Amino acid sequence: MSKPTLQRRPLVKQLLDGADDNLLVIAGLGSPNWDVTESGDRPLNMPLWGAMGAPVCMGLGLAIAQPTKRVLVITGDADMLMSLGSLATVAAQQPDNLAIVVLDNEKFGETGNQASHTSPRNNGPTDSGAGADLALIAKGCGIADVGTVRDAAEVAQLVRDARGKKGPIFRLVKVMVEKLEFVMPPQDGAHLKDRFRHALLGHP
Ligand SMILES: Cc1ncc(C[n+]2csc(CCOP(=O)(O)OP(=O)(O)O)c2C)c(N)n1
Repeated sequence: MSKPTLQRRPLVKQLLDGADDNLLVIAGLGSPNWDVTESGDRPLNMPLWGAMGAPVCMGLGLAIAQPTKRVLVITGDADMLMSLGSLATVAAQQPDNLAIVVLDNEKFGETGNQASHTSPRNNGPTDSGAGADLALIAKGCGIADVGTVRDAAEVAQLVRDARGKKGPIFRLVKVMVEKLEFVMPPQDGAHLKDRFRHALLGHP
């Protein structure tokens, strides 16, 4: 398979374009957090600073608790690899308002671009992974609506699906490795939680 060519920042910007009070966003730690924040910090974003492996579990709980809202989880391949079982729980619960988008750069980007398990096998001495296919894993867990996005021509459909298609949906987006500026949201987790709850419920 050829190297990914999609750039993550403009793609995430498109995913979040025109986000209103109906859209609840959970961003995985590391690069997805910076991507989502560059698109515009907002109270109804819950960007994670730690809690690796938590975004899909959090998104599922939120989707069940807030059935009239759209919940969008945007996270990385290494984060997703830490909580594969959460995909089976999503399939068991079938939340129709949950979309999961995994930005797969085939690396642990935040910690120095070590190859993740989604890197191809035999990709060179320092870059080889297991060729793990997170879309196949999601499918195998029982999520029926699964897809992989590799080309710019597929992004508009990705955005429509992520924002509005009946869930649960899972999209694996193959993105290139890039060195990008950190764009950081507030760092206090309690503050992020309080402002999210306040924007959603009217009280912290
Ligand atoms: C439990 C735990 N283990 C390890 C880390 C260190 N860590 C922070 S970000 C990260 C890699 C994230 O990679 P990925 O989810 O693929 O996102 P990317 O930055 O590559 O887009 C790691 C290993 C952590 N924060 N928590």
